[in-house]
Amino acid sequence: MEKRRYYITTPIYYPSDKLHIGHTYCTVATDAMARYKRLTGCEVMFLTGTDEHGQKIEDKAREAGITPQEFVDNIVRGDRGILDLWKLMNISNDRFIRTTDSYHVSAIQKIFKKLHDNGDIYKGKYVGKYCKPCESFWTDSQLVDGKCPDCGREVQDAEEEAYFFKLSKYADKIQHLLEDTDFLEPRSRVNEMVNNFIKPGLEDLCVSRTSFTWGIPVDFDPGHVVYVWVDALSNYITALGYDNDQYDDYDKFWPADVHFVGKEIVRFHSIIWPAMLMSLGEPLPKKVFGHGWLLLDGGKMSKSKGNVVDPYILAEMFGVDALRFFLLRTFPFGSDGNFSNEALIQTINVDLANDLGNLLSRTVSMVGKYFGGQLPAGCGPSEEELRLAERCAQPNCFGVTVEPGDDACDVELIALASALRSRYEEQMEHFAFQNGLAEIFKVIDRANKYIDENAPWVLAKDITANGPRLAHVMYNLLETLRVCAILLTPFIPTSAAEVLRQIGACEKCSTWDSAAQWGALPQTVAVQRGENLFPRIDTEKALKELEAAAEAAKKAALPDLETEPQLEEKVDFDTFCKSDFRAVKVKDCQPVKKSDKLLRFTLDDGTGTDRQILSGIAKWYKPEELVGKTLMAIVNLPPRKMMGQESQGMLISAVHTEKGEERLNLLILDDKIPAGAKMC
Ligand code: ME8
Repeated sequence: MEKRRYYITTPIYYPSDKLHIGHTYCTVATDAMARYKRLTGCEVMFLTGTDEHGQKIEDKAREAGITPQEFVDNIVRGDRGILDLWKLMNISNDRFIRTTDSYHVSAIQKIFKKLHDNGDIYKGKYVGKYCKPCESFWTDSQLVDGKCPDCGREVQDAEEEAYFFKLSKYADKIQHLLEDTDFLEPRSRVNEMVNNFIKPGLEDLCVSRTSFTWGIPVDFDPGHVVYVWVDALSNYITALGYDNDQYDDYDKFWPADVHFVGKEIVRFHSIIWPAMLMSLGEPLPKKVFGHGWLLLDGGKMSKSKGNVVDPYILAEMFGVDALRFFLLRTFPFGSDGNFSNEALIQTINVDLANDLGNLLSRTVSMVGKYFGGQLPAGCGPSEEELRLAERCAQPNCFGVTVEPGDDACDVELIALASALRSRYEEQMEHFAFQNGLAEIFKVIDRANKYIDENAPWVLAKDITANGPRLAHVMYNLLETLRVCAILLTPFIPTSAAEVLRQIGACEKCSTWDSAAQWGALPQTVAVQRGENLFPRIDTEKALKELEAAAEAAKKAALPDLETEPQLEEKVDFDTFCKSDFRAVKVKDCQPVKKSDKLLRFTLDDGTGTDRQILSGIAKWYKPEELVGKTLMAIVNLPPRKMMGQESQGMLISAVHTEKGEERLNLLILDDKIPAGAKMC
């Protein structure tokens, strides 16, 4: 039978800066969904990539003194760049598109021409507002307090010859798509789009620029580059081979099942993108899901605000799976959530270390201790338990009412674990990752309680009498772990595989189908003790380490070397000549009492009378290393008192900043220069 197909995408990221935890959040969610769909038997196409054109990148490259291509290559492929990050985070994308890839570039030119040739793109003059950081055009009515409605920053006036896309023509169709279908989720975003953008009147969209060059040239009108969003949105089809020969999967995977996008770019995906596709005569994606933001101290993370969280630091400190898990367990996908290190550590300690980690280590070690690592045959489910499990595994089974009795807790655990897959599936199909995980952890909690209720250590005191019961209890725990581990695979792939390995689950009993089959684990399976999967974290120590790591990373990100900008204001020559610079020889140099900054110099300035200068350079020089040196001083400044002592001039030094720290070097002259020589 042919496999069901599933095409899922993340936004393609701007490589204008390194990515932060907010970007990682969306990619991890997409990865979990892609892995879930593969687990359920679909043939998945998971696409991610980078959106590399636009003025912001051109400006940044210029600042860095390199070409835009070099700039983006560095952030995409460089050390700890985007590709490295996705590898670290165990992202299982099937394809990675860069909008500078040549096949994409030529496909965009063809797409632009098609839109033009079918009359949906025309030439006009753009007058409006432009938000440079967001690369977005706005009309006056869309601004909020005169600022960009997305990021709240200043916008610029913009006027230039430009091509326009007839977005207005598609207003009714888009409104119908949004209001009358489930194209856009969560539903709350529909009102936002319709009320803010469609009802006030959808205006035609400016889709080319002439004021910068880092973009895809409009091939039939040199000087114009394609608006970065037209270029970016089309990635979802060019990456499948639309209008190019690089790939050949368009018919197989388009239309996409879902585009995951952050809430601020829902507008582009739910209005502009469908209109472009309608104009091209191509099918629309089945769904756009606008997820919420990870906030830091209540605000959106962004490099320019300096409040970003580095996923590398977190993953290296707590482990990739723990970080992936935290992101999807803690925040409802459709809403905003506040990131904090404390919440991260707490989630790891409670869910992973205490609940899952403990259940695994207690179960495996008890099977080891009481049964030498292998349960006896006959410890599996009874006929009655199998009937119960089968009934509960049906979709929408919400458990059974348990009659009190000896094995009431068996029935409850088996019912809950058998119903888990269908409950989990219901949540996952709606991208409710947090709820899907909550279902799993209900079962894990129940299993931990089951251990306490059955007190295996008491049963083990009389193994002859209680052996079969003890073995059955252990089997039920292994089965619960198996079902949970299978369903955790999309979230914590490495750790879930390790749980399955430790409980001895074979390939056949690690599948999606087997997650709904209570009793699939062979009864005499051999468990394998392994490392503690999620060690408990010492919160206080970890918080301190995180602070230190963030500080070090901040420092490392500072420019290597910075000098002060040159003064614009001009000095006339005569004024300059009034400054008397002289060579001076250091006869003596002493620290100044009660000052950790000042050194007191006794200098030969060639006049025959010693000159005293105080200089705040103790941080950089030891007094004794300067004695005998020839320095440069300005000698006609009015004397001034410092720490009660007179300073008759100023020593000249060079100042710059290195990795955020101020550095100072005295101007040390050649010894051949006599004291008193005038500098001119
Ligand atoms: O928007 N929390 O790229 P981008 C959650 N190139 N998600 C966040 C976030 C946060 N704090 N910060 C950013 C672009 N994101 C375009 C996309 S698609 C054809 C072109 C999400 O690198 C953001 O919402 O600025 C967006 O979905 C994604 O990261 C990429 O952002």
